[in-house]
Amino acid sequence: DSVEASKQAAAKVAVQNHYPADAKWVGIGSGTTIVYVVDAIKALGVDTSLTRFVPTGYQSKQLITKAGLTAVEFDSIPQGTVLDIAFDGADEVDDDLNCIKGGGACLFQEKLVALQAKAFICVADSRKSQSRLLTNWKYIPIEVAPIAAYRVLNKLIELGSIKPAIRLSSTAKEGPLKTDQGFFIIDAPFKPLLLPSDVKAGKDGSGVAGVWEVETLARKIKAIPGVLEVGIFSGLTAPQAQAVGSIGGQKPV
Ligand code: DER
Repeated sequence: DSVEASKQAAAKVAVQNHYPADAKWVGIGSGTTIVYVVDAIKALGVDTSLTRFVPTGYQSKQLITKAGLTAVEFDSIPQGTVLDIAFDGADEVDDDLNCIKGGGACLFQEKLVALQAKAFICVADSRKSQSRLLTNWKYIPIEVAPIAAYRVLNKLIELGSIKPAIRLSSTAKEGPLKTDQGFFIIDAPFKPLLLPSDVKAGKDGSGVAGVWEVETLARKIKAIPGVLEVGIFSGLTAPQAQAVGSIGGQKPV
């Protein structure tokens, strides 16, 4: 279908334009789009026998192994190694290539891997491409220590989040979802996030409660005691690394 075609198109372009043929260390993200990235890497036909692929969680590791590639967990990477490149999906991407991530509850490991790479390539179908974050995807996933979860919820409400909630596991009977780190995920809805350029232009909705500039809000949430990581990735994707995935001339991503 056209969404899958858009994911595949974005993955092909991203890999063909950015995968370094001599790559030794490659970060591999989580979700469904990343499956097409791995397919595209295999289709390149380059020798990957000496390449190490760093997963961002259990599903990512399974994907790497199933593709016959060598997975090395993040905490087993030799000290000081910088990844040549990291590919990952996103839940939404704005005009500055900031991303909302964490729909798949792997945001902490995803950020560790992304920050360890020379270049972070976000691969997403055209639905994800919005002018401002939290336009179509309505909430920020936040990884928190269970013991502090309610305190964080209250702080998020003070920051203007509307009905933030602890994410339940897929089978609700088990209660809250637990991440690979054994933490909870809070999904915190906020009003669309402004870019620095909006604030400069005075379009900062100042005085409107709960309207934040993207990096300011990320910093404020990260500072709440009990927060391990915030699902806002900003300033991570080099502008030239923008992958294009479009179908029928829709807006490229
Ligand atoms: O959790 C994440 O940030 C993932 O990258 C994810 O949400 C993207 O998933 P998708 O490729 O299945 O849309």
